[in-house]
Amino acid sequence: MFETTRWGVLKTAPERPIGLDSIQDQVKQKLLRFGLTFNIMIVGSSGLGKSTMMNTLFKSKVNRWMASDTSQEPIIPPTVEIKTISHVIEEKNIRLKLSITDTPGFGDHVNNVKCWEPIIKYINDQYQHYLSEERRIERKPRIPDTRIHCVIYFIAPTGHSLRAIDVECLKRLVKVVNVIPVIAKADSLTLEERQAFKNRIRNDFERNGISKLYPMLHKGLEEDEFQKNKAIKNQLPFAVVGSDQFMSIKGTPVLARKTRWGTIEVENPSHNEFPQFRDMLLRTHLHDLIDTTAEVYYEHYRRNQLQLVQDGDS
Ligand SMILES: Nc1nc2c(ncn2[C@@H]2O[C@H](COP(=O)(O)OP(=O)(O)OP(=O)(O)O)[C@@H](O)[C@H]2O)c(=O)[nH]1
Ligand SMILES: [Mg+2]
Repeated sequence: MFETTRWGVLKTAPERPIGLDSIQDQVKQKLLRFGLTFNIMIVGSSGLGKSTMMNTLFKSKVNRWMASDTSQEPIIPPTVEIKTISHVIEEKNIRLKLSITDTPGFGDHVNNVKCWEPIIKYINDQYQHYLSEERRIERKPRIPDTRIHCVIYFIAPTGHSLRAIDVECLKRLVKVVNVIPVIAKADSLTLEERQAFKNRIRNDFERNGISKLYPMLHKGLEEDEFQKNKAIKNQLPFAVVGSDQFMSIKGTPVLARKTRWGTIEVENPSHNEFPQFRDMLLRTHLHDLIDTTAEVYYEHYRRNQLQLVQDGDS
């Protein structure tokens, strides 16, 4: 495009680019230098396969070369305390430090009142830790990030509706963190049951005001992002199957579960929705989950804390 001025004919953008595309390279350089930190937490009732899912996520990404020696696999004991395991994944020179925090299942006790409290406390403690670091006079150039970027919430495959304990827990979690719900042990449902259960759960979310599940549909999104997120929302909760055992399928070791009716391959999209779920979590929405944590949930926490301090001073 040309523009005639007092000084002659001037070329205007985009013919005279200023090289904005180099920003992409700069961002990549920064990623190469510092790497990314991504923290996931797995929450839900006891015995739904949370610890297995932690191993599934790691094994499907980290140590595939462990191949099919499954005979030595120990049986996973019930989780009794909040515990974090980290691995560094390296792909095309970009380092991702993936941490997964496993939590004890709740709902075992006669009295389940406030069973979500240790989980909410853990999430807030990480925000507090970050805030304290940020407020130091001598700050670290890069504050170690232990903030939880996403909670994977496990729902029992009852086929009925959302349990009261899940409603109570989810209502509180969505106020402080990104939450992605999944239906656990989806191999126990037929395809029709799975779809009917999903519809029922989505109705339960709506009826109970649990609308802030991830991904959010807000006005700041581009049209195509909005449509993609809408499609994901319509697929929630992902119906997943977990396994930390490799089995040989046509000579290739794959994560799978053997049932009486055959072998369910964890990473086969026609067998369950783990592949779509993992794709969203670790590929298409990873950065957005990190940004949303910083810009929405941590920001909310930070503001409240600083307000409390200010109110205390006045
Ligand atoms: N059918 C089926 N069983 C599963 C699946 N995932 C895990 N399991 C089994 O469920 C049992 C409990 O698994 P865990 O991973 O220990 O469950 P958890 O939720 O961590 O249990 P707690 O720590 O006690 O809350 C184990 O026998 C697993 O092999 C699944 O997707 N389908
Ligand atoms: Mg466990």
